[in-house]
Amino acid sequence: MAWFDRLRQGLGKTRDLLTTDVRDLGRAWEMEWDDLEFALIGADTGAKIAAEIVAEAKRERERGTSFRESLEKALLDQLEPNRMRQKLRRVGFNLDVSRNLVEVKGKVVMVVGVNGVGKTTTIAKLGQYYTERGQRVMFAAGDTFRAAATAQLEVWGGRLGIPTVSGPDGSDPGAVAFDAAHARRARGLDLLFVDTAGRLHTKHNLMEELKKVKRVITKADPDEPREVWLVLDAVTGQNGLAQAKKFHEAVGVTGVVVTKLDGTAKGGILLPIVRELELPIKFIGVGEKAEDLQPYDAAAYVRALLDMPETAAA
Ligand SMILES: Nc1nc2c(ncn2[C@@H]2O[C@H](COP(=O)(O)OP(=O)(O)O)[C@@H](O)[C@H]2O)c(=O)[nH]1
Ligand SMILES: [Mg+2]
Repeated sequence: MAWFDRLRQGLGKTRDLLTTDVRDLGRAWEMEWDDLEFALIGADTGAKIAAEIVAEAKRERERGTSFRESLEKALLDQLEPNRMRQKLRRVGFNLDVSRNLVEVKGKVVMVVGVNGVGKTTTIAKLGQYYTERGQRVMFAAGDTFRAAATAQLEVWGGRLGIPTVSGPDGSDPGAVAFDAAHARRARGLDLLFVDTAGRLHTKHNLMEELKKVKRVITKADPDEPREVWLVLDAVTGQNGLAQAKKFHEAVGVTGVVVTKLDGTAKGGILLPIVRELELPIKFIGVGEKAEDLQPYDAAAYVRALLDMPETAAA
C-alpha cells in the first residue's frame, strides 16, 4: 500500500469524527462552525486551538476559498506555521519527508516515554526505517526493569540484522547505555537507539534514572546524546501533554513520536504538541507493522485527515 494511503487509513477514526460532524459546512452556517469547533475539541486539539482554527477557517471561507481548503489552511497554520515552511523552502529544505531521510542530529537517540506507549516497537521500526535507507544502526536494550523488554528488542535486532547491546534483567540501565554508546563509537556506526524504562520499582525515581542514563551516554561519547525522542500514545490525548512536560524538564526532549493514531479519534493531539510544547514531531505511528511508522509531514497529515487527495494538483 502506498505511503499516503496507509496514513489515510490509519487516521480513519479522527477523520470520521471531523468529516461526519462537519459535512455540510460548505454552507458555513454559524451552527455548523460550532459543530466543527466541538469536533476539533473531540479530536483533542484543546479548546483554545479549536477556536483559533475555526476563526482562521471562517476568515478564509469568507474570502471565497472552499470549506475544505479553508480548514486545511487553518489546520496547517497550527501544525506547521507558514513562516517556518517558507523559511525551510528558501534554504532549499525539501519538505517531502515521506521520500527523504528524517534527519537525526548526532549519532545517539535516547528514546523515552511511559510504559506501553510503544517505545520498544518504535525503536524496532526506526531501526528498519534507517537500515533500509543505508544507515548502520545499533540498539541498546536499556529497559532492564521489564523482564520481556530486552528479549523483545533482541528479537527485533536479530530479525533486522541490527546489533543489540543488552544486560541481564534488573541490571543497571546506565551500564547498558554506556556499553552501547562506547561500542557504537568504536565501530563507527551511524545511529544508536537507546530504549529506556517507562516505569521503575517504586523505590527508584524514573526521571532521576533517565537523567543518569543520559549522563552516562555523555561519559562514553562526549557529544551525545544529541537527540532525546519522547514517544507519546495518541490514545492518552491531553494527558500526553502533561507527560511530555515532565520528560522535557528532566531530560530535554528534542523530538516527539506519536503512536497509535490508528486506534483513536484523537488525532488532533498533534496540534498542542507543536504549538504549546514547541517540539518537532519526527514520526507518527498508524499501526503495528513496521511500515506503519511514518515520517511526520504536516501537509500530508492534514490532507489525509480531511480526506483530500495527496497533492493539490491530483
Ligand atoms: N495500533 C498500534 N499499536 C501500536 C503502535 N505502536 C505500538 N503499538 C503497540 O503498543 C504495544 C506496546 O508497545 P511497546 O513497544 O511494548 O511499548 P513500551 O512499553 O513503550 O516499550 C504493543 O502491542 C505495540 O504493538 C501504533 O502506532 N499503532
Ligand atoms: Mg518497552
